[in-house]
Amino acid sequence: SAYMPPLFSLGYHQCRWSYFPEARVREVASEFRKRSIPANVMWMDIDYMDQFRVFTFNDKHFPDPAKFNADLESQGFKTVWMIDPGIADQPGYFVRDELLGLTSIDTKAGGAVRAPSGEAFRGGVWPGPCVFPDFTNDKVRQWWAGLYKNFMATGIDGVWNDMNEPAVFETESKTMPEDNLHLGGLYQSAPDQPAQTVTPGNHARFHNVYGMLMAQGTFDGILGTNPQKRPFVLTRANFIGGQRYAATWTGDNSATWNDVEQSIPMIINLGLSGQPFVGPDTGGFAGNGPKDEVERADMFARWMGIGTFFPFYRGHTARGNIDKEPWAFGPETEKASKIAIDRRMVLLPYLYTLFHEAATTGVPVMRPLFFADPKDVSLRSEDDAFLFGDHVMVVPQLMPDRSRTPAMSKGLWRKFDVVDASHAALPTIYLKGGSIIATGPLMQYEWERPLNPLTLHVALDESGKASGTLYEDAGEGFDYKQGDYLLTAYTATATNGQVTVAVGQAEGKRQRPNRPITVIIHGAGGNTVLTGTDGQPITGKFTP
Ligand code: NBV
Repeated sequence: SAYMPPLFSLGYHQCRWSYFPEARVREVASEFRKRSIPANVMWMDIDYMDQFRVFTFNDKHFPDPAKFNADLESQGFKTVWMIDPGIADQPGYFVRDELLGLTSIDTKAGGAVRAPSGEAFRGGVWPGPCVFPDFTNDKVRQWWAGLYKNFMATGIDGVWNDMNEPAVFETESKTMPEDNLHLGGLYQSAPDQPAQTVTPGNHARFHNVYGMLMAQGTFDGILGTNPQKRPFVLTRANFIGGQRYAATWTGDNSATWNDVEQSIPMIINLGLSGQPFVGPDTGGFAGNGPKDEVERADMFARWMGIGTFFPFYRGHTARGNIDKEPWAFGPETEKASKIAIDRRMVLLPYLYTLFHEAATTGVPVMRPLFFADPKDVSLRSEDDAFLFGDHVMVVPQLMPDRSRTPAMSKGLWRKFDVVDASHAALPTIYLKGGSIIATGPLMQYEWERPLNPLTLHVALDESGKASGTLYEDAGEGFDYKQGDYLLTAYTATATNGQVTVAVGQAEGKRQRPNRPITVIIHGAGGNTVLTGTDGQPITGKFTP
Protein backbone atom coordinates (compact mmCIF):
# COMPACT_ATOMS: atom_id res chain seq x y z
CA SER A 1 0.00 0.00 0.00
CA ALA A 2 0.94 3.67 -0.13
CA TYR A 3 3.61 4.96 2.20
CA MET A 4 2.90 7.44 4.96
CA PRO A 5 4.41 10.73 3.80
CA PRO A 6 6.16 13.12 6.17
CA LEU A 7 3.67 15.68 7.43
CA PHE A 8 5.65 18.60 5.99
CA SER A 9 4.99 17.35 2.46
CA LEU A 10 1.24 17.82 2.88
CA GLY A 11 1.54 21.58 3.22
CA TYR A 12 1.90 24.10 0.41
CA HIS A 13 4.98 23.84 -1.84
CA GLN A 14 6.42 26.69 -3.93
CA CYS A 15 8.34 25.90 -7.07
CA ARG A 16 9.28 27.34 -10.45
CA TRP A 17 11.73 26.53 -13.22
CA SER A 18 13.92 27.83 -11.70
CA TYR A 19 14.40 29.96 -8.65
CA PHE A 20 18.06 30.98 -8.76
CA PRO A 21 20.42 32.29 -7.55
CA GLU A 22 19.84 31.37 -3.93
CA ALA A 23 19.08 35.01 -3.11
CA ARG A 24 15.92 34.70 -5.19
CA VAL A 25 14.82 31.59 -3.28
CA ARG A 26 15.43 33.42 0.01
CA GLU A 27 13.47 36.39 -1.25
CA VAL A 28 10.42 34.30 -2.23
CA ALA A 29 10.56 32.36 1.04
CA SER A 30 10.71 35.57 3.09
CA GLU A 31 7.85 37.05 1.13
CA PHE A 32 5.59 34.18 2.28
CA ARG A 33 6.42 34.88 5.91
CA LYS A 34 6.07 38.65 5.50
CA ARG A 35 2.63 38.29 3.98
CA SER A 36 1.57 35.53 6.41
CA ILE A 37 0.83 33.13 3.58
CA PRO A 38 1.65 29.63 4.81
CA ALA A 39 4.24 27.61 2.88
CA ASN A 40 6.25 24.56 3.87
CA VAL A 41 8.67 23.79 1.07
CA MET A 42 10.86 25.64 -1.46
CA TRP A 43 11.94 23.77 -4.60
CA MET A 44 15.15 23.83 -6.62
CA ASP A 45 14.75 23.00 -10.32
CA ILE A 46 17.63 22.07 -12.71
CA ASP A 47 19.43 25.42 -12.67
CA TYR A 48 20.93 24.78 -9.23
CA MET A 49 23.22 22.19 -10.83
CA ASP A 50 26.64 22.74 -12.31
CA GLN A 51 25.99 22.41 -16.07
CA PHE A 52 22.95 20.21 -15.42
CA ARG A 53 25.12 17.51 -13.89
CA VAL A 54 23.16 15.71 -11.19
CA PHE A 55 24.62 15.60 -7.66
CA THR A 56 26.58 18.81 -8.25
CA PHE A 57 25.86 22.42 -7.27
CA ASN A 58 26.53 25.53 -9.33
CA ASP A 59 28.96 27.39 -7.07
CA LYS A 60 28.01 30.78 -8.37
CA HIS A 61 24.30 30.38 -7.74
CA PHE A 62 24.37 28.03 -4.75
CA PRO A 63 27.84 28.47 -3.24
CA ASP A 64 26.99 26.97 0.14
CA PRO A 65 23.99 24.64 -0.06
CA ALA A 66 24.39 23.49 3.56
CA LYS A 67 24.15 27.03 4.89
CA PHE A 68 21.35 27.86 2.49
CA ASN A 69 19.30 24.81 3.58
CA ALA A 70 19.95 25.56 7.24
CA ASP A 71 18.87 29.20 6.84
CA LEU A 72 15.65 28.17 5.14
CA GLU A 73 15.03 25.55 7.81
CA SER A 74 15.33 28.27 10.45
CA GLN A 75 12.48 30.11 8.70
CA GLY A 76 10.43 26.91 8.73
CA PHE A 77 11.07 25.83 5.14
CA LYS A 78 12.04 22.38 3.92
CA THR A 79 13.80 22.11 0.57
CA VAL A 80 13.39 19.71 -2.34
CA TRP A 81 16.02 19.47 -5.11
CA MET A 82 15.78 17.93 -8.55
CA ILE A 83 17.69 14.84 -9.73
CA ASP A 84 17.28 13.57 -13.33
CA PRO A 85 18.28 10.15 -14.72
CA GLY A 86 20.41 11.52 -17.61
CA ILE A 87 24.07 11.47 -16.54
CA ALA A 88 26.38 13.80 -18.53
CA ASP A 89 28.70 11.61 -20.58
CA GLN A 90 31.79 13.59 -19.64
CA PRO A 91 34.91 11.64 -18.61
CA GLY A 92 36.05 12.90 -15.22
CA TYR A 93 32.52 13.60 -13.97
CA PHE A 94 32.31 11.30 -10.95
CA VAL A 95 28.72 10.07 -11.39
CA ARG A 96 29.38 9.05 -15.01
CA ASP A 97 32.73 7.45 -14.20
CA GLU A 98 31.28 5.49 -11.31
CA LEU A 99 28.31 4.27 -13.38
CA LEU A 100 30.39 3.11 -16.33
CA GLY A 101 32.95 1.73 -13.90
CA LEU A 102 30.51 -0.81 -12.45
CA THR A 103 32.27 -3.40 -14.61
CA SER A 104 31.47 -6.26 -12.24
CA ILE A 105 27.90 -5.81 -13.49
CA ASP A 106 28.75 -5.52 -17.18
CA THR A 107 32.28 -5.30 -18.56
CA LYS A 108 31.37 -2.98 -21.44
CA ALA A 109 28.72 -0.64 -20.08
CA GLY A 110 28.96 -0.95 -16.30
CA GLY A 111 25.57 -0.14 -14.80
CA ALA A 112 24.27 1.87 -17.77
CA VAL A 113 21.34 1.00 -20.03
CA ARG A 114 22.85 -0.58 -23.18
CA ALA A 115 22.28 -0.05 -26.87
CA PRO A 116 21.78 -3.25 -28.96
CA SER A 117 25.56 -3.22 -29.62
CA GLY A 118 26.18 -3.81 -25.93
CA GLU A 119 27.81 -0.39 -25.48
CA ALA A 120 26.26 2.12 -23.07
CA PHE A 121 23.34 3.88 -24.78
CA ARG A 122 23.95 7.59 -25.34
CA GLY A 123 21.08 10.05 -25.64
CA GLY A 124 20.88 13.81 -25.33
CA VAL A 125 19.14 15.51 -22.42
CA TRP A 126 19.89 18.77 -20.54
CA PRO A 127 23.64 18.32 -20.10
CA GLY A 128 24.15 17.15 -23.72
CA PRO A 129 25.00 13.49 -24.45
CA CYS A 130 24.06 11.33 -21.47
CA VAL A 131 24.24 7.78 -20.20
CA PHE A 132 21.41 6.35 -18.12
CA PRO A 133 21.53 4.15 -15.02
CA ASP A 134 19.86 0.81 -15.53
CA PHE A 135 17.45 0.94 -12.62
CA THR A 136 16.14 -2.55 -13.42
CA ASN A 137 19.26 -3.90 -11.72
CA ASP A 138 19.39 -4.06 -7.92
CA LYS A 139 23.13 -3.32 -7.74
CA VAL A 140 22.67 -0.23 -9.89
CA ARG A 141 19.84 0.94 -7.66
CA GLN A 142 22.09 0.37 -4.65
CA TRP A 143 24.88 2.41 -6.23
CA TRP A 144 22.34 5.14 -7.08
CA ALA A 145 21.04 5.15 -3.52
CA GLY A 146 24.60 5.64 -2.27
CA LEU A 147 24.98 8.87 -4.27
CA TYR A 148 22.44 10.53 -1.98
CA LYS A 149 24.75 10.33 1.04
CA ASN A 150 26.74 13.52 0.41
CA PHE A 151 23.87 15.21 -1.38
CA MET A 152 21.38 14.84 1.48
CA ALA A 153 24.11 15.72 4.00
CA THR A 154 23.74 19.34 2.89
CA GLY A 155 20.37 19.38 4.65
CA ILE A 156 18.15 18.56 1.69
CA ASP A 157 14.72 17.29 2.74
CA GLY A 158 13.32 15.75 -0.42
CA VAL A 159 14.16 14.83 -4.01
CA TRP A 160 12.35 15.55 -7.27
CA ASN A 161 12.93 12.92 -9.99
CA ASP A 162 12.08 14.49 -13.36
CA MET A 163 12.48 13.28 -16.98
CA ASN A 164 12.40 9.63 -15.90
CA GLU A 165 10.15 8.21 -18.64
CA PRO A 166 13.09 8.43 -19.53
CA ALA A 167 12.93 11.55 -21.73
CA VAL A 168 15.52 11.65 -24.52
CA PHE A 169 15.61 14.75 -26.70
CA GLU A 170 16.61 13.67 -30.19
CA THR A 171 14.79 10.37 -30.72
CA GLU A 172 11.49 10.42 -32.55
CA SER A 173 9.68 8.78 -29.65
CA LYS A 174 11.29 11.30 -27.25
CA THR A 175 12.30 8.33 -25.13
CA MET A 176 14.73 5.40 -25.41
CA PRO A 177 14.69 3.11 -28.42
CA GLU A 178 12.68 -0.01 -27.68
CA ASP A 179 15.60 -2.31 -28.51
CA ASN A 180 17.86 -0.88 -25.80
CA LEU A 181 18.90 -3.57 -23.32
CA HIS A 182 18.24 -3.80 -19.58
CA LEU A 183 20.04 -6.01 -17.10
CA GLY A 184 17.23 -7.07 -14.77
CA GLY A 185 18.31 -8.48 -11.41
CA LEU A 186 16.76 -8.93 -8.02
CA TYR A 187 13.60 -7.08 -7.18
CA GLN A 188 12.21 -6.61 -3.72
CA SER A 189 9.19 -4.34 -3.50
CA ALA A 190 9.79 -3.71 0.21
CA PRO A 191 12.29 -4.97 2.82
CA ASP A 192 9.71 -7.39 4.25
CA GLN A 193 8.87 -8.85 0.84
CA PRO A 194 10.66 -11.80 -0.82
CA ALA A 195 13.20 -11.02 -3.55
CA GLN A 196 12.22 -12.00 -7.07
CA THR A 197 14.48 -12.48 -10.06
CA VAL A 198 13.78 -10.20 -13.00
CA THR A 199 15.19 -11.58 -16.25
CA PRO A 200 17.04 -9.24 -18.65
CA GLY A 201 14.97 -7.71 -21.45
CA ASN A 202 14.63 -4.86 -23.90
CA HIS A 203 13.43 -1.35 -23.23
CA ALA A 204 9.97 -2.08 -24.65
CA ARG A 205 9.49 -4.41 -21.71
CA PHE A 206 10.85 -2.08 -19.03
CA HIS A 207 9.81 1.32 -20.33
CA ASN A 208 6.80 1.69 -18.04
CA VAL A 209 8.61 0.73 -14.86
CA TYR A 210 11.84 2.67 -15.42
CA GLY A 211 10.58 5.77 -13.59
CA MET A 212 9.20 3.80 -10.66
CA LEU A 213 12.48 1.89 -10.24
CA MET A 214 14.38 5.18 -10.27
CA ALA A 215 12.04 6.47 -7.56
CA GLN A 216 12.62 3.30 -5.55
CA GLY A 217 16.41 3.75 -5.74
CA THR A 218 15.98 7.37 -4.71
CA PHE A 219 13.69 6.45 -1.82
CA ASP A 220 16.21 3.86 -0.59
CA GLY A 221 19.03 6.38 -0.92
CA ILE A 222 17.28 9.02 1.16
CA LEU A 223 16.24 6.45 3.73
CA GLY A 224 19.83 5.18 3.93
CA THR A 225 21.11 8.65 4.79
CA ASN A 226 18.61 9.04 7.59
CA PRO A 227 16.73 5.91 8.63
CA GLN A 228 14.82 7.94 11.25
CA LYS A 229 13.04 10.02 8.62
CA ARG A 230 10.38 9.34 6.02
CA PRO A 231 11.76 10.05 2.55
CA PHE A 232 9.95 12.50 0.31
CA VAL A 233 10.30 11.85 -3.43
CA LEU A 234 8.30 13.41 -6.26
CA THR A 235 8.46 11.56 -9.57
CA ARG A 236 7.14 12.39 -13.04
CA ALA A 237 7.01 8.77 -14.27
CA ASN A 238 5.53 6.15 -11.99
CA PHE A 239 3.74 2.82 -12.12
CA ILE A 240 1.39 0.69 -10.04
CA GLY A 241 3.36 -0.03 -6.89
CA GLY A 242 5.18 3.31 -7.04
CA GLN A 243 2.89 4.70 -4.32
CA ARG A 244 5.27 2.96 -1.89
CA TYR A 245 8.11 5.30 -2.84
CA ALA A 246 6.94 8.58 -4.23
CA ALA A 247 4.34 11.21 -4.88
CA THR A 248 3.56 11.74 -8.57
CA TRP A 249 2.63 14.92 -10.35
CA THR A 250 0.81 15.18 -13.65
CA GLY A 251 3.69 16.71 -15.63
CA ASP A 252 3.68 19.71 -17.90
CA ASN A 253 0.16 21.14 -18.04
CA SER A 254 -0.74 24.58 -19.42
CA ALA A 255 -2.21 27.72 -17.90
CA THR A 256 -5.57 27.23 -19.63
CA TRP A 257 -9.10 26.78 -18.30
CA ASN A 258 -9.10 23.35 -19.89
CA ASP A 259 -6.15 22.27 -17.78
CA VAL A 260 -7.57 23.77 -14.60
CA GLU A 261 -10.63 21.66 -15.20
CA GLN A 262 -8.71 18.54 -16.27
CA SER A 263 -6.61 18.56 -13.14
CA ILE A 264 -9.62 17.28 -11.16
CA PRO A 265 -10.38 14.06 -13.11
CA MET A 266 -6.65 13.41 -13.54
CA ILE A 267 -6.07 13.42 -9.78
CA ILE A 268 -9.21 11.37 -9.16
CA ASN A 269 -8.20 8.77 -11.75
CA LEU A 270 -4.68 8.49 -10.41
CA GLY A 271 -6.17 7.97 -6.95
CA LEU A 272 -8.45 5.23 -8.25
CA SER A 273 -5.37 3.67 -9.87
CA GLY A 274 -3.69 3.27 -6.51
CA GLN A 275 -1.70 6.53 -6.38
CA PRO A 276 -3.09 8.65 -3.55
CA PHE A 277 -0.28 11.25 -3.35
CA VAL A 278 -0.76 13.21 -6.56
CA GLY A 279 -1.28 16.74 -7.82
CA PRO A 280 -0.87 19.03 -10.85
CA ASP A 281 1.31 22.07 -11.42
CA THR A 282 -0.98 24.56 -9.71
CA GLY A 283 -1.07 27.78 -11.74
CA GLY A 284 -0.08 26.01 -14.96
CA PHE A 285 3.37 25.01 -16.24
CA ALA A 286 3.30 26.18 -19.87
CA GLY A 287 2.28 29.75 -20.55
CA ASN A 288 1.15 32.73 -18.53
CA GLY A 289 -2.59 32.16 -18.81
CA PRO A 290 -5.28 34.20 -20.56
CA LYS A 291 -4.21 37.52 -22.12
CA ASP A 292 -6.78 39.46 -20.19
CA GLU A 293 -5.19 40.20 -16.82
CA VAL A 294 -8.39 40.02 -14.81
CA GLU A 295 -9.22 36.63 -16.27
CA ARG A 296 -5.65 35.46 -15.77
CA ALA A 297 -5.73 36.40 -12.09
CA ASP A 298 -9.11 34.78 -11.66
CA MET A 299 -7.87 31.54 -13.20
CA PHE A 300 -4.91 31.49 -10.85
CA ALA A 301 -7.14 32.05 -7.81
CA ARG A 302 -9.49 29.25 -8.86
CA TRP A 303 -6.58 26.87 -9.36
CA MET A 304 -5.19 27.71 -5.93
CA GLY A 305 -8.70 27.18 -4.57
CA ILE A 306 -9.09 23.60 -5.79
CA GLY A 307 -5.43 22.85 -5.00
CA THR A 308 -6.31 23.10 -1.30
CA PHE A 309 -8.03 19.73 -1.65
CA PHE A 310 -5.50 17.99 -3.90
CA PRO A 311 -3.29 15.48 -2.07
CA PHE A 312 -0.14 17.21 -3.41
CA TYR A 313 -0.33 21.03 -3.47
CA ARG A 314 2.49 22.78 -5.34
CA GLY A 315 2.65 25.98 -7.34
CA HIS A 316 4.95 25.63 -10.36
CA THR A 317 5.59 27.25 -13.71
CA ALA A 318 8.03 27.04 -16.63
CA ARG A 319 11.11 29.06 -17.50
CA GLY A 320 10.37 32.39 -19.12
CA ASN A 321 6.87 32.74 -17.65
CA ILE A 322 5.63 35.59 -15.48
CA ASP A 323 5.90 35.24 -11.70
CA LYS A 324 3.26 32.93 -10.29
CA GLU A 325 3.60 33.27 -6.55
CA PRO A 326 0.33 33.85 -4.68
CA TRP A 327 0.96 37.63 -4.59
CA ALA A 328 2.02 37.98 -8.23
CA PHE A 329 -1.48 38.74 -9.53
CA GLY A 330 -2.42 41.64 -7.26
CA PRO A 331 -4.10 41.98 -3.86
CA GLU A 332 -7.43 40.36 -4.70
CA THR A 333 -5.83 37.14 -5.94
CA GLU A 334 -3.38 37.21 -3.08
CA LYS A 335 -6.32 37.33 -0.69
CA ALA A 336 -8.01 34.35 -2.36
CA SER A 337 -4.73 32.40 -2.46
CA LYS A 338 -4.06 33.06 1.20
CA ILE A 339 -7.51 31.78 2.16
CA ALA A 340 -6.92 28.71 -0.03
CA ILE A 341 -3.60 27.91 1.67
CA ASP A 342 -4.94 28.81 5.13
CA ARG A 343 -7.73 26.29 4.57
CA ARG A 344 -5.12 23.69 3.68
CA MET A 345 -3.12 24.28 6.84
CA VAL A 346 -6.17 24.16 9.10
CA LEU A 347 -7.34 20.95 7.38
CA LEU A 348 -3.97 19.18 7.83
CA PRO A 349 -5.11 16.88 10.70
CA TYR A 350 -8.01 15.66 8.54
CA LEU A 351 -5.79 15.35 5.46
CA TYR A 352 -3.18 13.43 7.43
CA THR A 353 -5.94 11.10 8.65
CA LEU A 354 -6.93 10.54 5.00
CA PHE A 355 -3.34 9.63 4.15
CA HIS A 356 -3.36 7.14 7.00
CA GLU A 357 -6.54 5.67 5.51
CA ALA A 358 -4.90 5.50 2.06
CA ALA A 359 -1.82 3.82 3.53
CA THR A 360 -3.84 1.21 5.40
CA THR A 361 -6.77 0.53 3.05
CA GLY A 362 -5.77 1.89 -0.36
CA VAL A 363 -8.79 4.21 -0.64
CA PRO A 364 -7.71 7.46 -2.32
CA VAL A 365 -7.52 10.81 -0.55
CA MET A 366 -9.44 12.64 -3.29
CA ARG A 367 -12.45 10.66 -4.46
CA PRO A 368 -15.05 10.83 -7.19
CA LEU A 369 -18.39 12.22 -6.10
CA PHE A 370 -20.20 8.96 -6.89
CA PHE A 371 -18.43 7.36 -3.90
CA ALA A 372 -20.91 9.34 -1.77
CA ASP A 373 -23.89 7.62 -3.35
CA PRO A 374 -23.06 4.82 -5.80
CA LYS A 375 -26.77 4.40 -6.66
CA ASP A 376 -27.12 7.98 -7.92
CA VAL A 377 -26.23 7.71 -11.63
CA SER A 378 -26.24 11.51 -12.02
CA LEU A 379 -22.97 11.57 -10.08
CA ARG A 380 -21.14 9.10 -12.30
CA SER A 381 -19.86 11.61 -14.80
CA GLU A 382 -19.38 14.54 -12.43
CA ASP A 383 -15.77 15.66 -12.56
CA ASP A 384 -15.82 19.22 -11.21
CA ALA A 385 -17.26 18.46 -7.78
CA PHE A 386 -15.43 15.79 -5.82
CA LEU A 387 -14.95 14.30 -2.37
CA PHE A 388 -12.09 15.13 -0.05
CA GLY A 389 -12.20 11.96 2.04
CA ASP A 390 -15.62 10.62 2.91
CA HIS A 391 -16.81 13.59 4.88
CA VAL A 392 -16.17 16.66 2.73
CA MET A 393 -17.71 17.54 -0.64
CA VAL A 394 -15.88 20.19 -2.66
CA VAL A 395 -17.94 22.11 -5.20
CA PRO A 396 -15.83 24.42 -7.33
CA GLN A 397 -17.00 26.92 -9.88
CA LEU A 398 -14.24 26.55 -12.42
CA MET A 399 -15.61 28.42 -15.40
CA PRO A 400 -16.63 31.92 -14.48
CA ASP A 401 -17.52 32.58 -18.10
CA ARG A 402 -19.63 29.45 -18.55
CA SER A 403 -22.30 28.71 -16.04
CA ARG A 404 -21.77 25.07 -15.41
CA THR A 405 -23.42 23.84 -12.22
CA PRO A 406 -21.68 20.80 -10.82
CA ALA A 407 -23.84 17.90 -9.70
CA MET A 408 -24.05 17.46 -5.96
CA SER A 409 -24.65 14.41 -3.85
CA LYS A 410 -28.16 14.38 -2.36
CA GLY A 411 -28.80 13.82 1.30
CA LEU A 412 -27.71 15.92 4.21
CA TRP A 413 -24.69 18.11 3.52
CA ARG A 414 -23.97 21.23 5.58
CA LYS A 415 -22.23 24.14 3.93
CA PHE A 416 -19.32 25.02 6.19
CA ASP A 417 -15.82 26.39 6.33
CA VAL A 418 -12.70 25.92 8.41
CA VAL A 419 -11.41 29.49 8.23
CA ASP A 420 -13.20 32.79 8.90
CA ALA A 421 -12.77 34.30 5.47
CA SER A 422 -14.20 33.54 2.07
CA HIS A 423 -13.69 34.46 -1.57
CA ALA A 424 -15.95 33.97 -4.59
CA ALA A 425 -13.22 32.25 -6.60
CA LEU A 426 -12.86 29.46 -4.05
CA PRO A 427 -14.87 26.23 -3.95
CA THR A 428 -17.81 25.86 -1.61
CA ILE A 429 -17.34 23.04 0.86
CA TYR A 430 -19.91 20.83 2.56
CA LEU A 431 -19.69 18.53 5.55
CA LYS A 432 -21.66 15.33 5.25
CA GLY A 433 -24.44 14.72 7.78
CA GLY A 434 -23.16 12.17 10.28
CA SER A 435 -19.55 13.38 10.08
CA ILE A 436 -16.93 14.71 12.43
CA ILE A 437 -13.65 16.04 11.08
CA ALA A 438 -10.69 17.33 13.08
CA THR A 439 -8.87 20.53 12.20
CA GLY A 440 -5.93 22.34 13.73
CA PRO A 441 -4.65 25.85 14.39
CA LEU A 442 -3.60 28.01 11.46
CA MET A 443 0.16 27.60 11.03
CA GLN A 444 2.59 29.19 8.61
CA TYR A 445 4.38 25.86 8.30
CA GLU A 446 3.40 22.48 9.53
CA TRP A 447 5.71 21.91 12.48
CA GLU A 448 5.33 25.40 13.91
CA ARG A 449 3.11 24.20 16.76
CA PRO A 450 1.65 20.88 17.97
CA LEU A 451 -1.94 20.02 17.14
CA ASN A 452 -3.33 22.21 19.88
CA PRO A 453 -6.03 23.41 20.18
CA LEU A 454 -8.05 20.86 18.31
CA THR A 455 -11.30 21.76 16.58
CA LEU A 456 -14.01 19.24 15.73
CA HIS A 457 -16.47 20.18 13.00
CA VAL A 458 -19.67 18.20 13.44
CA ALA A 459 -22.65 17.71 11.13
CA LEU A 460 -25.29 15.51 12.76
CA ASP A 461 -27.31 13.09 10.65
CA GLU A 462 -31.13 12.85 10.72
CA SER A 463 -31.01 10.71 13.86
CA GLY A 464 -28.75 13.16 15.69
CA LYS A 465 -25.54 11.17 15.42
CA ALA A 466 -22.11 11.78 13.94
CA SER A 467 -18.68 10.18 14.03
CA GLY A 468 -15.22 10.59 12.58
CA THR A 469 -11.61 9.67 13.24
CA LEU A 470 -8.36 11.53 13.78
CA TYR A 471 -4.99 9.90 13.15
CA GLU A 472 -1.96 11.47 14.82
CA ASP A 473 1.68 10.49 15.10
CA ALA A 474 5.06 12.24 15.14
CA GLY A 475 4.45 13.42 11.54
CA GLU A 476 7.87 12.07 10.71
CA GLY A 477 9.88 8.89 11.26
CA PHE A 478 8.70 5.31 11.74
CA ASP A 479 7.90 5.02 15.44
CA TYR A 480 4.24 4.80 14.44
CA LYS A 481 5.00 1.29 13.19
CA GLN A 482 5.81 0.36 16.80
CA GLY A 483 2.55 1.78 18.04
CA ASP A 484 3.52 5.44 18.59
CA TYR A 485 0.31 6.84 17.16
CA LEU A 486 -3.13 7.81 18.32
CA LEU A 487 -6.20 6.93 16.32
CA THR A 488 -9.27 8.43 17.92
CA ALA A 489 -12.86 7.83 16.93
CA TYR A 490 -14.98 10.77 18.11
CA THR A 491 -18.72 10.43 18.37
CA ALA A 492 -21.55 12.90 18.77
CA THR A 493 -25.03 12.06 19.99
CA ALA A 494 -27.93 14.48 20.32
CA THR A 495 -31.08 14.06 22.40
CA ASN A 496 -33.61 16.65 23.59
CA GLY A 497 -31.65 19.63 22.31
CA GLN A 498 -28.45 18.52 24.04
CA VAL A 499 -25.43 17.13 22.24
CA THR A 500 -22.56 15.12 23.69
CA VAL A 501 -19.25 14.77 21.90
CA ALA A 502 -16.91 12.13 23.27
CA VAL A 503 -14.11 9.73 22.45
CA GLY A 504 -15.76 6.54 21.28
CA GLN A 505 -12.69 4.42 20.76
CA ALA A 506 -8.97 5.05 20.75
CA GLU A 507 -6.07 2.99 19.51
CA GLY A 508 -2.29 3.34 19.72
CA LYS A 509 0.32 3.91 22.42
CA ARG A 510 0.76 7.64 21.90
CA GLN A 511 -0.41 9.71 24.83
CA ARG A 512 -3.42 11.93 24.29
CA PRO A 513 -2.21 15.51 24.48
CA ASN A 514 -3.72 17.57 27.24
CA ARG A 515 -5.43 20.05 24.96
CA PRO A 516 -8.53 22.15 24.71
CA ILE A 517 -11.13 21.25 22.10
CA THR A 518 -13.55 23.51 20.31
CA VAL A 519 -16.58 21.70 18.93
CA ILE A 520 -18.53 23.40 16.17
CA ILE A 521 -21.93 21.89 15.45
CA HIS A 522 -23.03 22.96 11.97
CA GLY A 523 -26.82 23.04 12.21
CA ALA A 524 -29.47 24.13 9.72
CA GLY A 525 -30.27 27.05 12.01
CA GLY A 526 -26.66 28.12 12.58
CA ASN A 527 -23.53 27.03 14.36
CA THR A 528 -23.13 26.09 17.99
CA VAL A 529 -19.70 26.32 19.58
CA LEU A 530 -18.88 24.20 22.63
CA THR A 531 -15.56 23.94 24.40
CA GLY A 532 -13.92 21.34 26.59
CA THR A 533 -10.89 19.13 27.01
CA ASP A 534 -9.85 16.32 24.69
CA GLY A 535 -10.63 12.89 26.12
CA GLN A 536 -13.53 14.17 28.24
CA PRO A 537 -17.15 14.27 27.09
CA ILE A 538 -18.34 17.72 26.05
CA THR A 539 -22.05 18.39 26.47
CA GLY A 540 -24.23 21.37 25.72
CA LYS A 541 -27.35 22.78 24.12
CA PHE A 542 -27.18 23.25 20.39
CA THR A 543 -29.04 24.72 17.44
CA PRO A 544 -30.19 21.88 15.16
O1 NBV B 1 13.48 20.86 -15.08
C1 NBV B 1 12.74 21.68 -15.90
C2 NBV B 1 11.35 21.12 -16.18
C3 NBV B 1 10.49 21.08 -14.91
O2 NBV B 1 10.32 22.39 -14.42
C4 NBV B 1 9.14 20.46 -15.20
O3 NBV B 1 8.34 20.41 -14.05
C5 NBV B 1 9.31 19.07 -15.75
O4 NBV B 1 8.09 18.45 -16.02
N1 NBV B 1 11.45 19.76 -16.76
C6 NBV B 1 10.15 19.13 -16.98
C7 NBV B 1 12.25 19.69 -17.96
C8 NBV B 1 11.87 20.64 -19.08
C9 NBV B 1 10.66 20.33 -19.84
C10 NBV B 1 10.38 21.22 -21.02
